[in-house]
Amino acid sequence: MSYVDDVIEEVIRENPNEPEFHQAVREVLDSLRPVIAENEEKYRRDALLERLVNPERQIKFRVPWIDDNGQAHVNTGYRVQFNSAIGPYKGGLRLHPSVNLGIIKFLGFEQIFKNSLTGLPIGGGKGGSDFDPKGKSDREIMSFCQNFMSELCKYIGADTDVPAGDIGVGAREIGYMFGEYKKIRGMFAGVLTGKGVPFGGSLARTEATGYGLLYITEEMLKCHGTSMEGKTVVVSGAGNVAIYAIEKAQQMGAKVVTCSDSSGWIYDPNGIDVAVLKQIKEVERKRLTEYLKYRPDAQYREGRGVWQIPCDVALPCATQNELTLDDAKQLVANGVYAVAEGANMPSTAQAVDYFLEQGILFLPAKASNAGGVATSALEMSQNSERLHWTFEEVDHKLREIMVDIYHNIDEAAKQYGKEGNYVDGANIAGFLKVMNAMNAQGIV
Ligand code: NDP
Ligand code: 2IT
Repeated sequence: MSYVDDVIEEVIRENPNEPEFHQAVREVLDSLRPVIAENEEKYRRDALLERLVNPERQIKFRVPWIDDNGQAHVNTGYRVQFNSAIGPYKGGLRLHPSVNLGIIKFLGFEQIFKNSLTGLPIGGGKGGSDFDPKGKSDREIMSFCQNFMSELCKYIGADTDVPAGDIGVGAREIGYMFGEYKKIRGMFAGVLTGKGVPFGGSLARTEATGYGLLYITEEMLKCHGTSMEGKTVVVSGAGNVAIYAIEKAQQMGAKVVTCSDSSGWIYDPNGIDVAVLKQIKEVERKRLTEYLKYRPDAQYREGRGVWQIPCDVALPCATQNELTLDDAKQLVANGVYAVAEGANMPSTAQAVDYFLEQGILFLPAKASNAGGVATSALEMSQNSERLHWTFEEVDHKLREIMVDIYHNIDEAAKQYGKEGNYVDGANIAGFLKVMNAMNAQGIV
């Protein structure tokens, strides 16, 4: 068997019950076959791929916290420090009841290549907890965040590991965690990104993932002779990534007709009102059903279903494996032209294969949602030089980074005979830099 096949088999054998991690590893290693084939014996001798698929360190800890009735609870916290070849571990923290070690490992593994694609010096990591923030009071969220950080603080630092937000973690949670870190360590350090602007946060970090998704999508469309202007867009999710993807798509002249949360979805044929969405999700922290109070002509349906709405561009921005093969077939039958992933691994492997077979322009998450972590790295730079850049400066750099990512993945795909396959292009381009760094640093 080839070296790649040996390692895929070993990952499945040694990490049972982690299907999302298997999925992420299989996709990346499949793309890397032509790169590995160039020097297979050396890489096998150096155990290069074994070192790539095994996290440098994984931390699992108990998080006790007390609810408003005085009842104590215990959740599990995780931080997976996956790869530090090109910089300190960097990646978000997810708070969602579905979190387990396999989910954090898939996210941490993806983060290695995404962070490499940004061109900035950041390694890959991810963390989180199975804590469910839904329905919790502000005080309960604070209690959880403080207890989570009182343990996590032993393992992170501005030059070692810099967490940020992800599902269930936004500015409020980062603020509570930052406060606890500062109190315990007695240090005002850039140890988290996505901080509030008054205490070291970067302007445009809130918008960065969604805006970045549209900057790279626009560049891809431009290189294919078209643009977002006048396009009909279907978005899933109604969180940080979805909201700012909708906002930027509209600024580019597109019409976004859907959004969703885990209870149901909105179809607003006149275009989603992003100010209303912000009010419901960022201010009131309520469910999408509220949208109809402001926009009575829109429709709300329970469950999932955004992918059945005809569109030119589809932007999945909620969670992993939310877009299945059946959804992909429906989108293609309805004439979709481009799909760009805002969430991490939102399309199943079968859906991705179908899009590629059908010649749909498809941007994989590790390229298309890299704007968030790229801007986190810009926040780290600002913290290091103790300066603050303007919104325009950060936004301009973000746009340049996303345009560069598009051209890098396009070039890598061409170089390895896979023109137009941005999945292979992103995996290869992200890997090459990490591989060169790992090779230069010896077997560590
Ligand atoms: P948020 O918590 O702000 O929003 C998540 C949205 O997705 C909510 O609308 C949520 O609905 C929905 N959602 C979450 N889980 C599920 C589920 N199991 N089924 C259906 N809907 C679900 O998170 P973000 O917007 O930050 O993250 C969205 C995606 O983007 C994730 O995959 C994340 O990893 C990725 N990402 C985030 C970045 C960032 O900077 N924040 C950067 C790069 C990627 P509900 O509220 O009902 O749960
Ligand atoms: O998936 C991701 O890239 C993020 N959640 C953002 C990570 C970060 O460090 O900003």
